[in-house]
Amino acid sequence: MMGSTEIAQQVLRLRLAQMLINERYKSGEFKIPIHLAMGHEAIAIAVSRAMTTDDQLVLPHRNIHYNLARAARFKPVLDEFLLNASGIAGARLGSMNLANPGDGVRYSSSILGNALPVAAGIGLGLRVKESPGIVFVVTGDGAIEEGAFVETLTFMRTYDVSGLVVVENNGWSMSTTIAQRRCAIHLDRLAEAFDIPYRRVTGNDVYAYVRVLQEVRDQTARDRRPAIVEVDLHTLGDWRADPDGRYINYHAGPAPTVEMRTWPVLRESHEDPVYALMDHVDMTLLQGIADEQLALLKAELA
Ligand SMILES: Cc1ncc(C[n+]2csc(CCOP(=O)(O)OP(=O)(O)O)c2C)c(N)n1
Ligand SMILES: [Mg+2]
Repeated sequence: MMGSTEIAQQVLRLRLAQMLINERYKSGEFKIPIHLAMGHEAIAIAVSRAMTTDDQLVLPHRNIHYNLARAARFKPVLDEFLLNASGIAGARLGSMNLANPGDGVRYSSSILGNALPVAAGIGLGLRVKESPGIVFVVTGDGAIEEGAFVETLTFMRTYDVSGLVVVENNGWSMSTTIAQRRCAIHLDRLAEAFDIPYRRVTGNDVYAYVRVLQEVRDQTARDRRPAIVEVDLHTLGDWRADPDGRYINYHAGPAPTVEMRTWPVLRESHEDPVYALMDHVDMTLLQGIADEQLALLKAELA
């Protein structure tokens, strides 16, 4: 099936913007840690496209992909990371707390799990004001260990809050894998316990993700109850070996393996949302779009 090139364009822009940031990261330009999200592009584009102008988005420490997807321009986000006054939040929020209310990014937090109860409150506010909007909240698979995760679902379900909870399942929390640190948490069964919708998306098919997110968003708005979307993804860019010689995914920091070749694929597998675009859009066309997007991003910085 061929897909709209606009979606491919957005995924490529998001990847290329992060690659440009990564290059500057390696040259030591940032005074604050940046949590890159290469490999997370498909869900960020799907969430952003599913949002209506009334919807609100609440984010965790790794929020660059959603912030870049929502912001019309790249430079103000980069300037914020550089703590320049021209930054999108006037250099007051930096990376882990970056919000942009004008584009629907209401709040983000460096405190693990904190995005969830804040989203519950924002969602309650939307309900009380009879807004047609819903709240989207993103959490990592590590942060769902925080009690606030279950408390937020309880609160949202009890108070008829339309809240779409996106769980980014990358298999990591700092430098430990989820399998090393805790028991499995079967979110499908947790959703069943709360009698709320649950969807799991996998394989980085951004076109399919857009459809699922739109469906769940509308269901959440209509039914006035929370929903969980669990997304399997890979945070691409291994950056150091542990003493046993195994590789540990980066938590924050530049990704040294990233090299731009003919076009910005990091891994030739469906673990990479850019590679997965080839299922929908012709490779030559994709290369042209990537060149165009890179030129546009560079023009913003010139
Ligand atoms: C309350 C709190 N405890 C610990 C930390 C340190 N910390 C930052 S990110 C992180 C792991 C996050 O894992 P996950 O939620 O899966 O997000 P990912 O980095 O994998 O995207 C931890 C423990 C923190 N920021 N806040
Ligand atoms: Mg994680």
